[in-house]
Amino acid sequence: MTKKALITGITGQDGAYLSRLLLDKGYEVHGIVRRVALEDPEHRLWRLRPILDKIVLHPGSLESYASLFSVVEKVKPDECYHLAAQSFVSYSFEDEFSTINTNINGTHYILSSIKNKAPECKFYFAASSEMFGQVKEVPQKETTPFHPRSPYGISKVAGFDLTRNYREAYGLFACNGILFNHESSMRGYEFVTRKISRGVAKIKAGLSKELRLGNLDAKRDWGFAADYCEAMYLMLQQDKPDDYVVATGQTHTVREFAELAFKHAGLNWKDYVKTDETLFRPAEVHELKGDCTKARKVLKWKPKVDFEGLVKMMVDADLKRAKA
Ligand code: G4F
Repeated sequence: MTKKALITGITGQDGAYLSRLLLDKGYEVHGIVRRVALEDPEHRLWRLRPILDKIVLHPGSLESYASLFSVVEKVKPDECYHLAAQSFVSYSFEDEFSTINTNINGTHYILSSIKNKAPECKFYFAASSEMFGQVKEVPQKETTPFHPRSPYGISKVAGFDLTRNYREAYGLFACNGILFNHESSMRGYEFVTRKISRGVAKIKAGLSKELRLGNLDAKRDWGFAADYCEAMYLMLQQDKPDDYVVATGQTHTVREFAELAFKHAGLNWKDYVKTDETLFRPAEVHELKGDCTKARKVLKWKPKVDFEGLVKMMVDADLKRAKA
């Protein structure tokens, strides 16, 4: 029988990669999107454009229990991937209340709907390395204590706990994917990697003269989004639900990302990058580096794209777009 997958946050980078992966595996793919997205497909559904006729979209909102409940009741999915969230860390400082309310309630609503209407459905929660925040050890693994440093991080810790509690209290097959930063040419412009790759392309095309960035010393463990979506899928194919760190184990500064991105386009980053104090965060996560030994062992997962490959892939895609 054809398996049904339900994806919240299907319009984002991960939703786009995960949909393609599940379609390739023969799944019937359903997604929950805000009504405004259905009214403005050109702008809001651009990542899904090539597969729009192969997926089923349902209007719904993380803020509405009734809307999530009714989609779960209608679709009765075999697997649910809960990716939707306000996911931009900087913005979470500007609007703590909406980030915390939407992210925590949305996760709670979808878990409760599944428990009531599709208890056999396997559930994936997009937890985050932001939960480690002020890190207690390097590298971070599943047992590393959390110390979130942003409203976004706090909301993800609550989502993690809700997911684990639904597993332990109600027997749901519920997994947390503690994903480290994962990027691609479909990443939103607000995140630093895409801001850099697009900035490089605009400078190269003569459309811009500089690139303003915040903290260049922050270290991140950056991987390729498509690789990470494969790990999400693998978590739900195991015999038992569990929590997994997904990362490359390699860490680089924002400065190193910028340096390599400019170099790949034949430019010197020092001629264009300006530091802008207004882009610094009130509390920063200084060093993320993941230890994904468990995912490698149990899921037989490993990243296929390394840091250099990722930077070049993103810059090449934006250079191509700038020329088009
Ligand atoms: O690209 P970022 O905005 O990603 P961040 O905050 O690490 O969060 C991303 O990864 C998390 C997983 O760890 C996800 F949960 C989350 O949803 C999101 O996908 O910033 C990366 C680093 C930060 O230290 C930031 O301070 O880059 C630094 N940075 C320096 N200049 C900048 C900039 N970040 C942004 N967005 N814009 C800048 O101009």
